[in-house]
Amino acid sequence: MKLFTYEHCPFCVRARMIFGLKNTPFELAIIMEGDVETPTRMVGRKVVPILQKEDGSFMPESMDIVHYVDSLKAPQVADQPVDSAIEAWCKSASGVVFKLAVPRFTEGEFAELATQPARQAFRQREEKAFGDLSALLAETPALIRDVEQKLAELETLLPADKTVSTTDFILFPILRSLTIVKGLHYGPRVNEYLHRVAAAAQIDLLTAQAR
Ligand SMILES: N[C@@H](CCC(=O)N[C@@H](CS)C(=O)NCC(=O)O)C(=O)O
Repeated sequence: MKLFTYEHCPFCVRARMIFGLKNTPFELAIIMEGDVETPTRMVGRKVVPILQKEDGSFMPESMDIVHYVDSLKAPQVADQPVDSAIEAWCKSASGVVFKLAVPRFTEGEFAELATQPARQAFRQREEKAFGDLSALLAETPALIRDVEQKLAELETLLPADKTVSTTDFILFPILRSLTIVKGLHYGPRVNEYLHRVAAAAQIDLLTAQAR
Protein backbone atom coordinates (compact mmCIF):
# COMPACT_ATOMS: atom_id res chain seq x y z
CA MET A 1 0.00 0.00 0.00
CA LYS A 2 1.11 3.56 -0.65
CA LEU A 3 0.09 6.54 1.49
CA PHE A 4 0.22 10.01 -0.11
CA THR A 5 0.71 12.77 2.45
CA TYR A 6 2.14 16.12 3.48
CA GLU A 7 4.63 15.75 6.37
CA HIS A 8 3.15 18.66 8.34
CA CYS A 9 -0.49 17.63 7.94
CA PRO A 10 -2.35 16.43 11.06
CA PHE A 11 -4.86 14.41 9.01
CA CYS A 12 -1.93 12.61 7.37
CA VAL A 13 -0.50 11.88 10.83
CA ARG A 14 -3.75 10.08 11.64
CA ALA A 15 -3.32 7.82 8.63
CA ARG A 16 0.40 7.25 9.27
CA MET A 17 -0.35 6.32 12.90
CA ILE A 18 -2.33 3.20 12.05
CA PHE A 19 0.52 1.79 9.92
CA GLY A 20 3.01 2.39 12.73
CA LEU A 21 0.76 1.04 15.47
CA LYS A 22 -0.02 -2.14 13.54
CA ASN A 23 3.48 -2.52 12.12
CA THR A 24 1.91 -2.74 8.67
CA PRO A 25 4.45 -2.17 5.88
CA PHE A 26 3.63 0.72 3.53
CA GLU A 27 5.28 3.18 1.20
CA LEU A 28 5.15 6.80 2.36
CA ALA A 29 4.81 9.25 -0.55
CA ILE A 30 4.75 13.04 -0.52
CA ILE A 31 2.54 15.21 -2.72
CA MET A 32 4.00 18.68 -3.23
CA GLU A 33 1.95 21.63 -1.98
CA GLY A 34 0.52 23.31 -5.04
CA ASP A 35 0.21 20.02 -6.95
CA VAL A 36 -3.49 19.99 -7.78
CA GLU A 37 -3.23 17.48 -10.62
CA THR A 38 -1.95 14.41 -8.72
CA PRO A 39 -4.62 14.20 -5.98
CA THR A 40 -7.37 15.28 -8.39
CA ARG A 41 -6.48 12.43 -10.73
CA MET A 42 -6.66 10.02 -7.78
CA VAL A 43 -9.77 11.12 -5.87
CA GLY A 44 -11.28 14.05 -7.80
CA ARG A 45 -10.07 16.86 -5.53
CA LYS A 46 -6.95 18.40 -3.97
CA VAL A 47 -6.67 16.65 -0.63
CA VAL A 48 -4.34 14.48 1.45
CA PRO A 49 -4.06 11.88 2.89
CA ILE A 50 -4.82 9.44 0.08
CA LEU A 51 -4.28 5.69 0.40
CA GLN A 52 -3.53 3.60 -2.66
CA LYS A 53 -4.67 0.10 -1.81
CA GLU A 54 -3.06 -3.12 -3.04
CA ASP A 55 -5.65 -3.35 -5.84
CA GLY A 56 -4.56 0.10 -7.11
CA SER A 57 -7.74 1.93 -6.02
CA PHE A 58 -7.55 5.20 -4.06
CA MET A 59 -9.15 6.07 -0.71
CA PRO A 60 -9.26 9.62 0.78
CA GLU A 61 -10.42 10.62 4.32
CA SER A 62 -8.06 10.01 7.21
CA MET A 63 -10.43 8.10 9.49
CA ASP A 64 -11.65 5.91 6.61
CA ILE A 65 -8.00 5.03 5.97
CA VAL A 66 -7.45 4.32 9.69
CA HIS A 67 -10.46 1.97 9.84
CA TYR A 68 -9.56 0.26 6.56
CA VAL A 69 -5.93 -0.46 7.55
CA ASP A 70 -7.07 -1.43 11.07
CA SER A 71 -9.49 -3.99 9.60
CA LEU A 72 -6.71 -5.80 7.74
CA LYS A 73 -4.98 -7.26 10.81
CA ALA A 74 -6.09 -8.14 14.38
CA PRO A 75 -6.12 -6.90 17.09
CA GLN A 76 -8.22 -3.82 16.31
CA VAL A 77 -6.85 -0.52 17.60
CA ALA A 78 -9.57 1.96 16.56
CA ASP A 79 -12.77 0.06 17.39
CA GLN A 80 -13.96 2.04 20.45
CA PRO A 81 -15.98 5.29 20.44
CA VAL A 82 -14.04 8.55 20.76
CA ASP A 83 -13.83 9.88 24.36
CA SER A 84 -16.32 12.75 24.35
CA ALA A 85 -14.42 14.93 26.86
CA ILE A 86 -11.20 14.69 24.84
CA GLU A 87 -13.10 15.28 21.60
CA ALA A 88 -14.61 18.44 23.13
CA TRP A 89 -11.13 19.51 24.28
CA CYS A 90 -9.79 19.04 20.72
CA LYS A 91 -12.60 21.18 19.31
CA SER A 92 -12.01 23.96 21.82
CA ALA A 93 -8.18 23.88 21.59
CA SER A 94 -7.58 23.40 17.88
CA GLY A 95 -8.21 27.09 17.01
CA VAL A 96 -5.36 28.34 19.17
CA VAL A 97 -3.13 25.33 18.38
CA PHE A 98 -3.26 26.01 14.64
CA LYS A 99 -2.90 29.79 15.04
CA LEU A 100 0.47 28.94 16.60
CA ALA A 101 1.40 26.00 14.35
CA VAL A 102 0.39 27.20 10.88
CA PRO A 103 2.74 30.22 10.48
CA ARG A 104 5.56 27.92 11.67
CA PHE A 105 4.48 25.16 9.27
CA THR A 106 4.82 27.59 6.36
CA GLU A 107 8.46 28.19 7.31
CA GLY A 108 9.18 24.57 8.24
CA GLU A 109 11.45 21.89 6.79
CA PHE A 110 8.89 19.63 5.13
CA ALA A 111 9.30 17.60 1.93
CA GLU A 112 6.10 19.04 0.44
CA LEU A 113 7.62 22.54 0.71
CA ALA A 114 10.99 21.64 -0.83
CA THR A 115 10.58 23.97 -3.81
CA GLN A 116 9.93 27.71 -3.79
CA PRO A 117 6.64 27.43 -5.76
CA ALA A 118 5.39 24.74 -3.35
CA ARG A 119 6.17 26.88 -0.29
CA GLN A 120 4.55 29.87 -1.97
CA ALA A 121 1.42 27.84 -2.78
CA PHE A 122 1.22 26.65 0.84
CA ARG A 123 1.64 30.15 2.21
CA GLN A 124 -1.14 31.41 -0.06
CA ARG A 125 -3.43 28.54 0.98
CA GLU A 126 -2.89 29.23 4.67
CA GLU A 127 -3.18 33.02 4.28
CA LYS A 128 -6.62 32.44 2.78
CA ALA A 129 -7.60 30.49 5.89
CA PHE A 130 -5.69 32.40 8.62
CA GLY A 131 -5.07 35.91 7.24
CA ASP A 132 -1.74 37.66 7.75
CA LEU A 133 0.69 35.02 9.05
CA SER A 134 3.27 37.56 10.30
CA ALA A 135 0.55 39.19 12.39
CA LEU A 136 -0.29 35.76 13.82
CA LEU A 137 3.37 35.16 14.69
CA ALA A 138 3.40 38.50 16.51
CA GLU A 139 0.52 37.23 18.68
CA THR A 140 2.69 34.34 19.93
CA PRO A 141 2.98 35.36 23.63
CA ALA A 142 -0.81 35.69 24.06
CA LEU A 143 -1.47 32.51 22.08
CA ILE A 144 1.05 30.61 24.22
CA ARG A 145 -0.74 31.76 27.36
CA ASP A 146 -4.04 30.50 25.92
CA VAL A 147 -2.68 27.17 24.74
CA GLU A 148 -0.89 26.49 28.03
CA GLN A 149 -4.23 26.96 29.80
CA LYS A 150 -5.77 24.40 27.43
CA LEU A 151 -2.83 22.02 28.03
CA ALA A 152 -3.39 22.32 31.80
CA GLU A 153 -7.04 21.29 31.25
CA LEU A 154 -5.91 18.34 29.15
CA GLU A 155 -3.64 17.18 31.99
CA THR A 156 -6.79 16.30 33.97
CA LEU A 157 -8.60 14.64 31.03
CA LEU A 158 -6.04 12.08 29.87
CA PRO A 159 -7.14 8.59 30.90
CA ALA A 160 -4.99 6.41 33.17
CA ASP A 161 -5.40 3.57 30.65
CA LYS A 162 -2.46 3.83 28.26
CA THR A 163 -3.85 1.60 25.53
CA VAL A 164 -3.88 3.47 22.22
CA SER A 165 -7.46 3.79 20.95
CA THR A 166 -9.66 5.71 18.49
CA THR A 167 -9.45 8.91 20.57
CA ASP A 168 -5.70 9.06 20.00
CA PHE A 169 -6.18 9.48 16.24
CA ILE A 170 -8.02 12.73 17.05
CA LEU A 171 -5.82 14.03 19.90
CA PHE A 172 -2.25 13.05 19.02
CA PRO A 173 -2.06 14.84 15.60
CA ILE A 174 -3.14 18.12 17.24
CA LEU A 175 -0.48 17.83 19.93
CA ARG A 176 2.15 16.77 17.39
CA SER A 177 1.37 19.97 15.43
CA LEU A 178 1.96 21.98 18.59
CA THR A 179 5.48 20.57 18.99
CA ILE A 180 6.64 22.99 16.27
CA VAL A 181 6.14 25.81 18.81
CA LYS A 182 9.21 26.61 20.90
CA GLY A 183 9.14 27.21 24.63
CA LEU A 184 5.79 25.65 25.49
CA HIS A 185 5.29 24.15 28.91
CA TYR A 186 3.67 20.70 28.85
CA GLY A 187 2.50 19.08 32.07
CA PRO A 188 3.93 15.65 32.93
CA ARG A 189 0.92 13.65 31.68
CA VAL A 190 0.67 15.43 28.32
CA ASN A 191 4.44 15.17 27.90
CA GLU A 192 4.39 11.43 28.66
CA TYR A 193 1.41 11.01 26.29
CA LEU A 194 3.14 12.80 23.40
CA HIS A 195 6.30 10.73 23.60
CA ARG A 196 4.54 7.42 24.27
CA VAL A 197 2.11 7.71 21.36
CA ALA A 198 4.81 9.05 19.01
CA ALA A 199 6.97 6.01 19.79
CA ALA A 200 4.09 3.51 19.51
CA ALA A 201 2.85 5.00 16.23
CA GLN A 202 6.36 5.59 14.85
CA ILE A 203 5.67 9.28 14.16
CA ASP A 204 8.28 12.02 14.47
CA LEU A 205 7.57 14.99 16.70
CA LEU A 206 8.47 18.45 15.36
CA THR A 207 10.53 19.52 18.38
CA ALA A 208 13.81 19.60 16.44
CA GLN A 209 12.48 22.41 14.25
CA ALA A 210 10.47 24.22 16.93
CA ARG A 211 10.56 28.01 16.70
N1 LIG B 1 -11.56 15.25 6.07
C1 LIG B 1 -10.24 15.11 5.51
C2 LIG B 1 -9.51 16.42 5.66
C3 LIG B 1 -8.10 16.38 5.06
C4 LIG B 1 -7.52 17.77 4.87
O1 LIG B 1 -8.18 18.80 5.12
N2 LIG B 1 -6.28 17.81 4.44
C5 LIG B 1 -5.65 19.06 4.11
C6 LIG B 1 -4.15 19.00 4.36
S1 LIG B 1 -3.74 19.29 6.03
C7 LIG B 1 -5.82 19.30 2.63
O2 LIG B 1 -5.69 18.36 1.87
N3 LIG B 1 -6.16 20.52 2.25
C8 LIG B 1 -6.38 20.84 0.87
C9 LIG B 1 -5.20 21.35 0.14
O3 LIG B 1 -4.09 20.84 0.26
O4 LIG B 1 -5.41 22.29 -0.61
C10 LIG B 1 -9.51 13.97 6.22
O5 LIG B 1 -9.83 13.73 7.39
O6 LIG B 1 -8.67 13.31 5.60
